[in-house]
Amino acid sequence: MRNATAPRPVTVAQSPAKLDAGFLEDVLDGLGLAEKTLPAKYFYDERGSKLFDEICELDEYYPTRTETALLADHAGDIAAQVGPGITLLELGSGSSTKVRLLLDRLDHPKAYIPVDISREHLQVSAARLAADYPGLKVTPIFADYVQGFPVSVEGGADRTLAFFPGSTIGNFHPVEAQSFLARLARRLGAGSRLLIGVDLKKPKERLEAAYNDAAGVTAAFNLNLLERINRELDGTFDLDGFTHLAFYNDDVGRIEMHLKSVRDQKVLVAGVPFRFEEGETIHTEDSYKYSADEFRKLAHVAGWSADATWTDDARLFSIHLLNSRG
Ligand code: AVI
Repeated sequence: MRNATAPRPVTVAQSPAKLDAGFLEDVLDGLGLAEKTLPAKYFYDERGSKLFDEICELDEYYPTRTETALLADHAGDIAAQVGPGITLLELGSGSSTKVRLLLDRLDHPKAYIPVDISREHLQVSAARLAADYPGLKVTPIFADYVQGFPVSVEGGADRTLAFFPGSTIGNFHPVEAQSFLARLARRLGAGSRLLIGVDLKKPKERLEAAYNDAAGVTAAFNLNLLERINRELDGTFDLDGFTHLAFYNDDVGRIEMHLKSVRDQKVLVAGVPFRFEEGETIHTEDSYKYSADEFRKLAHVAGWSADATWTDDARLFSIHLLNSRG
């Protein structure tokens, strides 16, 4: 199936909404709260995306390599369960390594529709994929898949497989995760499938190490958000005035990432002043962890029945194949 030819040009369809129109508004709103917060989706500018790619390669960050190994081991089984002529819809097309493992085993997949908020990344990876899989129709969509996206899937719901890897679902609050999955179940229709990667609960030490790597890449990824605000929103954050903080919050089952102010200070964003006390934090990300059972229950309430779950021997990560009840 693979064929290392030159990239084939692909047209990127764009969602009508301008994607980053809300950055300034979201930052001003978040920093104006009693418990300051910034939305994690703004991590992923060009440098943030590169830093995230580096995180995925770190020894301490087990999710990427564990999920990839699970897909490599079980792609044949997944392909057998979903059958021939599938349209594969990828939500947030990261590195294409994982999707290729599926495409290599699926029986005559009909189309591949990656949906992503990074237009450049989408264009480049879709073009490469189209070149490597000549029989496959590749139609990328530039959109924020959380907000919804225009997609018409030929072949009917039961020929549709959505793929949502990386445990990105963990970055949603469980209530939002449930409503997002419910919207997706209705949107794709009864009989459609969802293959989703979910990071498992495990001892705190292992989890905390994954978000506090020795090389400081996760710290740089977190701090890059302030650099981005300085650059794009005329911010005056002193990057030495904040430190990276990540810990597992056992009560709610999530890793929390924060940026902690090392002193009392005042920062301007687009001319608007914000005061920080020493030790005060900006909450920048949550990464919820689920047992396989907890996740299946959440998915069930959202309209998805579990067809299969795969986990590695060390029970670090899970992949679920779900079936929409519409
Ligand atoms: C994208 N997401 C699933 C990552 C996670 O593990 O929650 C983002 C991340 N943040 C710090 N390291 C990785």
